[in-house]
Amino acid sequence: MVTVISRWRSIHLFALASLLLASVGLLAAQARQRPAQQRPDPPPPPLEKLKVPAGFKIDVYAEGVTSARQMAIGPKGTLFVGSRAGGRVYAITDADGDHKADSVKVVASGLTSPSGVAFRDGSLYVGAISRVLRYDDIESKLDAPPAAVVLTDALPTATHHGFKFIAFGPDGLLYVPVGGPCNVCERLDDPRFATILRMKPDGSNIEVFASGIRNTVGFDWHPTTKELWFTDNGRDEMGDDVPNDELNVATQAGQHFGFPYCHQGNVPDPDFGAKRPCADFVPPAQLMGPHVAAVGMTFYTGTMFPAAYQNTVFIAQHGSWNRSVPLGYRVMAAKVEGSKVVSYEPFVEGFMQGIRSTSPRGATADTFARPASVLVMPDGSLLISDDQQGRIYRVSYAK
Ligand SMILES: [Ca+2]
Ligand SMILES: [Ca+2]
Repeated sequence: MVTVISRWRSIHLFALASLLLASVGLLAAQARQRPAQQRPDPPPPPLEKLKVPAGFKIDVYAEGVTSARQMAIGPKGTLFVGSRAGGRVYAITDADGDHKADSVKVVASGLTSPSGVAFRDGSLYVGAISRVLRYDDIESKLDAPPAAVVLTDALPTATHHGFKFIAFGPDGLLYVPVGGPCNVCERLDDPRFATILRMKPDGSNIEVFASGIRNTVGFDWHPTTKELWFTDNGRDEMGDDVPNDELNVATQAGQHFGFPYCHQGNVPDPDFGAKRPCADFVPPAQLMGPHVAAVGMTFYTGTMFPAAYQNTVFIAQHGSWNRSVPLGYRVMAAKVEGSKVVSYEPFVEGFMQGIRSTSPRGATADTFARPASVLVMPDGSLLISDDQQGRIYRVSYAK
């Protein structure tokens, strides 16, 4: 009797296991057959959860912009968007002027993390890790984009902190950063690491403009002082609260901002701090919070927002990973007077809904968007790129 029961049990178990295996095989086959482009769109974002100051409104401007990072605008109103994953540069148009995109086109593909974009004299410039590329007369050729002119392909190839944000300065030079290829390291072998470089628009005369910068992926020039302001991401693995990400001001060429020796102006690095004191370096203009991942930034130069926002710095914060309580995932507003910050407050909050999971190295936030960069549109609205779900948000103001 015992034998019969156990035999029946074995048969049942065998049948059950076969059924499971068959199901798994079927699911795998279905997954293989399903083309990637037929994946369902992400659900619409819960815009009602976003907090903006009184009088402001936030909407979705564009979708389907996978891994959207830096944005640049052409004189005909085309929005160009670089991306970190997927290798593409996008061109977005709003032909009917209702402040929602009508068309999202791919104008370059197959590039290595073309996250940085700038526009100048009819040409689109793209920063893709070790290369800077130029696409001439592109705004009239969106359906048949020209081949890239390679301005340089000799920047460091390290992808760790190699993702670019690029912009033209008031001096007409193109500014291109190269992050430190590490959490913290001293790379005396190549003085281009942990710097902001600048070059002529044809890619020649590459020189170091500022050094001691761990990883900047956001900068802009003050509209009246013409000084360069830039974000810098602080190092990890020193705990929840140290060091802060920095907002810095370069008042002249050749300044050193501390990395890897000194963080946030007053915290010597545990490994490299004994080599050079904090007093040797330019301290930040503003501490922005630990691990917030301050990335793209812009001065506000439009006329749509109230006058108090003139020359305010908007800063996209991608959000923490190396912190037990997530921080960031927002757009901040820093009001400045001369080279000083006089206030630093949230401008758009609510992309983070809570905590998804935790590990010994930090909590993963539950988010529906991660701000990557910001851009002032010609009408004075502010665009925010989201590289999590590939959207562009638009913040507008009405009295
Ligand atoms: Ca439209
Ligand atoms: Ca610094």
